[in-house]
Amino acid sequence: MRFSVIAPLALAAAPAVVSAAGSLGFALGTKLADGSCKYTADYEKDFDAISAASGSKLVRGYSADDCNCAQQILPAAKNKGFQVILGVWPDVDESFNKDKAALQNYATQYTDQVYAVTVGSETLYRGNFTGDQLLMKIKEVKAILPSVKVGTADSWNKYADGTADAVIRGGVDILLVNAFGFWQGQEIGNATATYFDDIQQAFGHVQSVSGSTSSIELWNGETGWPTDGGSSYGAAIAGTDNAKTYFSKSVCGMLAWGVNVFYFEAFDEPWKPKSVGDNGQASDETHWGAMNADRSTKFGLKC
Ligand SMILES: *[C@@H]1O[C@H](CO)[C@@H](O)[C@H](O)[C@H]1NC(C)=O
Ligand SMILES: CC(=O)N[C@H]1CO[C@H](CO)[C@@H](O)[C@@H]1O
Repeated sequence: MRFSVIAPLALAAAPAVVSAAGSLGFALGTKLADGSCKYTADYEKDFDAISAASGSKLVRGYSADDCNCAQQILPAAKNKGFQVILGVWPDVDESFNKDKAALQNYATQYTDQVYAVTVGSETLYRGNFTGDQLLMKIKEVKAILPSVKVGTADSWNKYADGTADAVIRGGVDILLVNAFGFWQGQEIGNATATYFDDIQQAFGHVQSVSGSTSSIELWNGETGWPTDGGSSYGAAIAGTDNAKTYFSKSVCGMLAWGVNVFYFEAFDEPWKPKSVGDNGQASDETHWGAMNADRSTKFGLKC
C-alpha cells in the first residue's frame, strides 16, 4: 500500500505540491544501440514507442549539440506532438559554446517544441561550480531564449543542503531534482520511502528559500532502477522485477502525489562503456531503460 508510506512523510515536511497528478517524461539518449548518432527518423520511432507505452509526450536531453541533438530531435518532436527539455553542458567552454550555438540556431526556430532548457546536469554535485557560477551560466542561456523556461538539474542533496541557494534565489524558471533510492543503496522495499524523503527535502528547501510554492517549476529530474543485466549497488539489487516494482510504487506514487517525474531513461543504451561508481566498482550503465534498445517494453509504463 503506497499511501501508508506516503502520508506520514507528507505530513512530516509537507512541501506544497499541486493536487493534480504529475506529468511523466523520459530521459532520452542521442545515440542508437551501436553508438552512432540518432537522426530525426530515429527520434520519431523513439517518440512513437514512448507515447504508445506510457502516454507521455515529453523527453529530456543533456546536450543540445551532442550528435546534433537539437537539429535532429526538434523536427521529430514537431511531427509527433512531443516537447523536449534541451540540455546545455556548461562544465567546459567548448561544450558550453557549442550547446549555446545549437540553441541559437535550432531551438529558436522551434520554441513550441522546447519545454525548457537545463544548464548543467549535477554540476553542483560534482563540485564543478558554485551556485553563483552556475547562475551566471543559466542567465547567459536565458538571454538566448527569453520566452523559454531555463534552469538546471542536480542531485536532491545539493538542493537540500543549500549549495543551490544562489540558483534558487537568482530567478530561475525551472529546477530538476534527481533522486534515486538505488544510488543510496536502498533495498527495493525501502526505495520508495527514501525517494519520497529525498524529493520532500529538496522541494521543501527550494520552496522555503524562494518563499513561494509556485515561482519555480519543480520536477524530479531523474529516477529509475536498472533491470536484468545491470549492476547492483549495496542493498539495491538490479533486476527487471525490482524495476517494475519501483516504477509502479515509486514513480506512479510520486505522480499521484502531484509531482512531475522524468524516468531515467527511456531505452537501454548498449553502447555505453562501463563506468566506475562511487563505491569504486565497475558499473554497467547499459540496462537503465524503461524499454529495451529495440524499443520493446520490459514492463507496463502506465500508472
Ligand atoms: C529507509 O528509508 C528511510 C527514508 O529515507 C530512511 O530514513 C531509513 O534509514 C531507511 N532504512 C534503511 C534500513 O536504510
Ligand atoms: C568553472 C569550472 O570549474 N569549470 C571546470 C569544470 O570541470 C571541467 C572538467 O571536469 C574543468 O575543465 C572546468 O575548468
